[in-house]
Amino acid sequence: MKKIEHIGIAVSDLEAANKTYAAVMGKSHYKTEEVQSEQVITSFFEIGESKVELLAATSNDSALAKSILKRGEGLHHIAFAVDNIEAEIERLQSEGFRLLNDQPKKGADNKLIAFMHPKEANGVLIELCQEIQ
Ligand code: CMX
Repeated sequence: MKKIEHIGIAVSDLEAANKTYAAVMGKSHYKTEEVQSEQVITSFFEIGESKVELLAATSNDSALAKSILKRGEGLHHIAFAVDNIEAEIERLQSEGFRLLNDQPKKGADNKLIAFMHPKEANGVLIELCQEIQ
């Protein structure tokens, strides 16, 4: 694992949250992107070498909508940047961790992503992400 690529924050109203985080961080988000496969709309703020990703659900059936319903808004996941996501999935599985994805899938921001169940890491949903070249 190379660095924290981003921190994902679940929000109910993306437009309102964009304004809040612009005020907190002293700069605007630099992009908005919908990820249909995850049923989310996201916006990204740069912070040093990392990012803050705000996530709002686009469907009530999405994992994110269910998470907000159960847990409310707030910290949703921490994403670690990796060079070789398939090798990291295999390594974690061989260590006995339960991955939510056996194979990487396309996520926001030109990344291949895979998740590890929050129960595997002390209540934190971990995302692996690899830049698509
Ligand atoms: N962080 C920490 N814990 C979480 C969580 C989160 N984001 N989301 C759910 N949980 C907890 C629940 O509170 C619950 O805990 P308790 O059993 O103590 O009540 C437990 O995980 C539920 O686990 P589950 O019954 O196996 O599964 P759920 O149906 O609640 O789904 C999860 C949880 C993580 C498997 C599901 O949200 C998932 O598959 N997430 C990965 C995909 C995703 O989150 N996509 C949206 C973001 C996409 C992006 O970043 O682009």
